[in-house]
Amino acid sequence: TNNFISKSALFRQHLFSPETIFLMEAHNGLSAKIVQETGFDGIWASGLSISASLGVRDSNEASWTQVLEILEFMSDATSIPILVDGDTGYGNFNNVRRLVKKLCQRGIAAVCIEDKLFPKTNSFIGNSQQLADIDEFCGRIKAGQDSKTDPHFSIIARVEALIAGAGMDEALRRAEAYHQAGADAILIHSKQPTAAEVLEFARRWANRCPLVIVPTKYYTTPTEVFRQAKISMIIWANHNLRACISMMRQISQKIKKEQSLVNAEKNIASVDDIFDLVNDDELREAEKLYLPQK
Ligand code: SPV
Ligand code: MG
Repeated sequence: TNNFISKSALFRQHLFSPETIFLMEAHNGLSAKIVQETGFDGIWASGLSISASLGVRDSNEASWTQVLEILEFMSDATSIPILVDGDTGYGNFNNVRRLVKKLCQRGIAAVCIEDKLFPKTNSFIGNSQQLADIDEFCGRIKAGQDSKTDPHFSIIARVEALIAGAGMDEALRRAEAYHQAGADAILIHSKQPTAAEVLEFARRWANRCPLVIVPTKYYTTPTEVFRQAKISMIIWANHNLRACISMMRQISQKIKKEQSLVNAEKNIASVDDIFDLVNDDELREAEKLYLPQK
């Protein structure tokens, strides 16, 4: 009856459009709202950022249902698509089935799962990244696809071969297997300070399906280079969390030192800004409608 398009369908439009799309990290309802009001096309629900914001490590210390609770707040707070960092899928194919089902129920547009083992290790930590068996990981992808209750929900397979030092041929071999297993897109991850290996991968991949990248370590590469390489999505993966850390430290230190709020006040959001962000006006209107009026 109207031209309503679901978040998951919109995400697929973005994924398969010839344009390069940007996803910005969020880690709770508030940061998700800020990403949306800034005008981003979608949200990256970062595992690293959600874990850190809970004060724990990016090693599956927060349970998957604890993460799911956060995702529900993020989804309720926004109308743009959310791509969830599903880590390794929290176990084997069976855990992925249940994860996908619950993400569909929460209005999540897509999930990304990486070809490593539970409990995962962040890709930028150390050099002992254990890759999953290819066939076993393909089973996780297939099981995820078979269990989605939203037909537009997308599953992105994240290739960690370059992170693990397994080489370009292995990365391509894995990406091809995951593509054949039904992945909607490939996230090729790299921790190099330049984009060389990601660009070589993109060249050899030759658009078999959309590519997603996370240029956290090769951040100096101009975005135009990624556009020309026909990268479908770029994830700015942890920058809202890092901004929070810097600002919270600054303001805590200032208030601690000065024992006064005078100089802090001008550098931070107003209390009214908080009310606006959570749409307090709507509650005032609803009260007129539903509370007994004197
Ligand atoms: C995340 O944001 O949690 C990611 C990206 O998975 S990275 O930390 O680069 O592995
Ligand atoms: Mg992660």
